[in-house]
Amino acid sequence: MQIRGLSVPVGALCLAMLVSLAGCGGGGNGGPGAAGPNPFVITIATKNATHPYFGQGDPVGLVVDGVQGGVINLTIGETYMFIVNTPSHPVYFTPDAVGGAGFPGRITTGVQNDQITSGTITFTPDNTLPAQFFYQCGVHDNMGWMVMLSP
Ligand SMILES: [Cu+2]
Repeated sequence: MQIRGLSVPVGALCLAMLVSLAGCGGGGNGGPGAAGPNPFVITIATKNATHPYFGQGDPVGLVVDGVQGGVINLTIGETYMFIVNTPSHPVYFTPDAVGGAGFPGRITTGVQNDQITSGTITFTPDNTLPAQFFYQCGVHDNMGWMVMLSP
């Protein structure tokens, strides 16, 4: 691979990206990289008008990599990490557009360590999942937003 006149092995480049950007997209063995950043960082903030659920459900919303209610783009078969720091708002995945009390519709396929407010969720979505679903809080309504899953 040629970069600025330097010949760099792809593996070394990937390692460098891990250090500088914290992301190789999980696309090991020369496969395609992830559609989005990896890991994702999920935090909370009082909703403003940029959140898709502003004025609906809980006044606090989930924030993805600094974007209120940001869309999470994933690719089937890739492994993703979600670094969660959402005190009092346990994060999970669901086809339910609202989420809220009792973790309705909780997706468990390929998911490890969800329902947390601090720590890391690991998720390897497979082709049994819908093309669109949601990340939400399992206590309050309408805190998260959409996950788009690509083949
Ligand atoms: Cu919540």
